[in-house]
Formats: sequence, structure tokens, C-alpha cells
Amino acid sequence: MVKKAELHVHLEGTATPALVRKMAAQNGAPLDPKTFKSDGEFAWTDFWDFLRCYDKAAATILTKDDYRLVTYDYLARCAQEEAIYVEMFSSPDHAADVGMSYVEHLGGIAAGIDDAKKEFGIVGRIIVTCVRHFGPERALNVAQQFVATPHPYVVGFGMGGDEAQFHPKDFAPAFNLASEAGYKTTNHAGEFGGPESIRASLENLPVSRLGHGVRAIEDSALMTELADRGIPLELSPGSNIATGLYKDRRAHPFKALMEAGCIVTLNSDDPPYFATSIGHEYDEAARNYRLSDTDLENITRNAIRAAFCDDALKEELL
Ligand code: ES4
Ligand code: ZN
Repeated sequence: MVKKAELHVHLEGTATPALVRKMAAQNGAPLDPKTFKSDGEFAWTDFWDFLRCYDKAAATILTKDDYRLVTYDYLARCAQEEAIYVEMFSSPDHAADVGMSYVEHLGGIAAGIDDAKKEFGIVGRIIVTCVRHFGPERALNVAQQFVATPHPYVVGFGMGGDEAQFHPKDFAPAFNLASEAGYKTTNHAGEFGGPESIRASLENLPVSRLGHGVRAIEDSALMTELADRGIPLELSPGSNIATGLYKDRRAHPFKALMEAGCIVTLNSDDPPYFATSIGHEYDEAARNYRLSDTDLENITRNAIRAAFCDDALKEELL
């Protein structure tokens, strides 16, 4: 089986409905029944409603050990699919919203990474993220805690959330703080925003990768620029289809971006919400884009080269 690597997955968004129900029961956290459909899967209709559902589910992760378990459970599933490296977005804002400190939240995730490494050999790393629609002030606060609290598993800084809210320049203070402290950064752009949203990110933020960036396909000059500058795209076809951006895998521009010379990677984003996994993304890409094992191995190599971890680890993994 082809070895896999993942660069774009939201840790709070990896918790399965079963795990969310278990944590809610253990913690006595009231869980809105509207969080689930009658088949037990997460219930949401569009991107905004997805974010609402995600926040409800994330609010069941209440303790350091919950974070350990969510992390371990996800990495165990990835290891079963022959993933060797996973970079996970953590959200200190979601932890803070349930009263957990930055350090507790980080400590739980790190313990999950340690347990999974010991048991399965899989390597996990953390990208601390802020949430765009929570606004620039909260983002700067996350960045300040991020630079004040170095940890060997924390390798970068990023931002998710609703691309239509605010402007990238509003988040320049947060991103510059992270960048000046020596960290690489990535931002969600070119998912619900078009090419202009990608340009605005590149012009205003010190990003070395793009979260999604898929809508560069709509602007050939931008596509050429991304290819020439070697800015990797964290592509997530299953996520884009689930949220209605493209009608199916064949309509997704993964292959066209790859053929245009862009550095492409495959990612699951929020796997149980989008009925996907890192293994499923590789399988579906192979089938729909007629990729050989060599193509898939190159995608894994792209991801490891684009990873934010140190070079010694990359050498080990490559
Ligand atoms: C996201 Cl803030 C956030 N959380 C989970 N998934 C996302 N996709 C885009 N923003
Ligand atoms: Zn994302």
C-alpha cells in the first residue's frame, strides 16, 4: 500500500460521532440532539451550519485527556491506512470556549501524539490555528500564546474559518508575530473565496502554503505564480464536494492543478463530517484522476517536503 501524509486536518473535526457521544456522556456535557441525523452521523446543511455543528461537537472535548483521546483515536485510524505523517490543526479558541487553558489543550494533544507514535510508529505534529470569523483580536491572542509557549510538536501557525469575514491584512499582526518567531504559516484561501482571496493572502500574510487554494484554477496567471513560487496547495477534494463547491470528484480540479505544475497534496479536512479519511482521499484520487502508485507516492513526497516539521524528520520520512 502507498504511504500517505496529511497536512490539512482540523483536530476537533476528527472526533467521530461515537467519540463525541462518549465524551458527552463521560463529561455530562449536554449535547444538542440536532448535532446528529437519525443515522447517527453529524447533521449539517451548508458550510455555516457545518461550523455550528462542529462547534457543538468540539464543546464535548472538555479535558486534557479528551484531547489526548481525540488525537490518539485519529492517528490510530490514519496509521491503519498507512499514513506515516499527519500535521493537525489545533484550535486553542475552541479549548478556551470550554474553559481549557492553552497549555492543557496542547499537553493533551502531545500525549495523544506520543501514544500513537509508540503504538503505531505514526508521526503527528501540530499547527496552532486561529479562526477567521472569531476576528483579529482573538487571532492575535492565539498568536501571542503560540509564540510564548514553544513545544517540540508545534511546528507552525495557521487560520481556518469563514474566508468571507474580515480581510487577510486584519490578521497580519498575528501571522507576522508567528513568522518573526521563526514559524511557517498557512491560511485557508481559495475555498469559498475566489482567486482574489488567494492573492490577498499572498500579498498580506507570510504564508508558505495555502489551505485549499483550489480556486486558483479560475485564474491561470495565479496558477502559474503558485507553481513558479512552489507554494503547496492543501487540497481536500472530499471536503470541497461535501460543502458543495464541486459536484463530484471528476468535476474537482485536482488533476488540472497537478498538471499545471502546482505542488498538490491530498487531505481530509474534517473526515467524519465529509464522509472521508486520508486513505479514502488517496483511493478516490487514484480512481478518478487515474493516478498510478508512483503519482500517489509523489503526492506523499510533496506533503513531506511541504511539511512544517524540521528537516531531520523529513529526511527520516522521505
Ligand atoms: C474550518 Cl474553523 C474550521 N474548523 C474546521 N474546519 C474548517 N474548515 C474551514 N474552517
Ligand atoms: Zn480546513
